[in-house]
Amino acid sequence: MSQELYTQLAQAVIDGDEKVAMSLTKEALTRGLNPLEIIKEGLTSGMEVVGEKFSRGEYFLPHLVMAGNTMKASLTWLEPALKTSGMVRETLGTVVMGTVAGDIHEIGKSLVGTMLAANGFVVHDLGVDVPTSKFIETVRETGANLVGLSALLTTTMSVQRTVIEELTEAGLRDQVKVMVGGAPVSPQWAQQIGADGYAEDAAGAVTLARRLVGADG
Ligand code: B1M
Repeated sequence: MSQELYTQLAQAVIDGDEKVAMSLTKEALTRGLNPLEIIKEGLTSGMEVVGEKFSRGEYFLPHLVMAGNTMKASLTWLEPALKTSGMVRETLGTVVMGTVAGDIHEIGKSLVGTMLAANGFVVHDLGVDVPTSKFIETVRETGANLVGLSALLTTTMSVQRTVIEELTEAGLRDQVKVMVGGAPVSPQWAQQIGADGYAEDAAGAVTLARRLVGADG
């Protein structure tokens, strides 16, 4: 039953149909389905198809925009549920996060931020296309102990390395743990650029962040 709903939700993302996606999302929540599962099995799997169609030249930029808007619209319904799903009430750490310079992909980064906030982290989300200097400045201002860098393009992944280098130059590298993520990013890449960890998705980002701040003992 729920699989059928997820398939319809994925299709609404593929079609860029906000209205249908929002109504299916509301239905899924009413049925008591897990918000993270709705995101993974419905919305994200639709996005994967959109990405594949774009790669094959069947979809163009407007399709990406419509799919993005559709997913964002559904997430406005899911985020309150995600926010109350966290079990942790004490503050585990302060995270400065954003999508690196030159990259405007927003959805995955925001999802990671929401999940971290729901799980006990104070999150300073700097948005997208964030200048490297802004990460440095905000770490200094907030005394953050974590930095989260999202990159969705092979052409912007290298900016994650630049941010790490500039944190070192600013004398802040020892104060923070750096986590990286995004579709083209891998554990190998994280290691290569001297990041402290990589997470594949928003739930994985919470596990990683907890480990990096020593919350799990
Ligand atoms: Co673009 N885009 N896009 N896009 N887009 C991709 C990434 C692409 C893979 C599509 C494809 O070709 N198959 C491709 C990149 C190819 C490459 O570099 N290898 C691509 C391209 C080429 C482009 C443009 C260059 C297109 C153009 O202009 N010709 C352009 C670039 C603009 C720019 O940034 N300068 C562009 C633009 C856009 C839109 C703006 C139109 C739109 C985004 C809308 C928005 O964000 N408001 C868009 C979209 C929607 C996509 C796809 C289809 C979906 C991305 C998405 O939101 N996924 C994407 C294809 C794909 O990924 N399958 C594609 C859903 C989201 C929940 O997942 O973002 O992966 P994701 O985040 C996940 C994980 O990656 C992880 O957790 C998240 C939650 O599970 N994660 C982290 C992410 N950040 C993390 C940080 C962490 C930890 C985990 O720690 C800090």
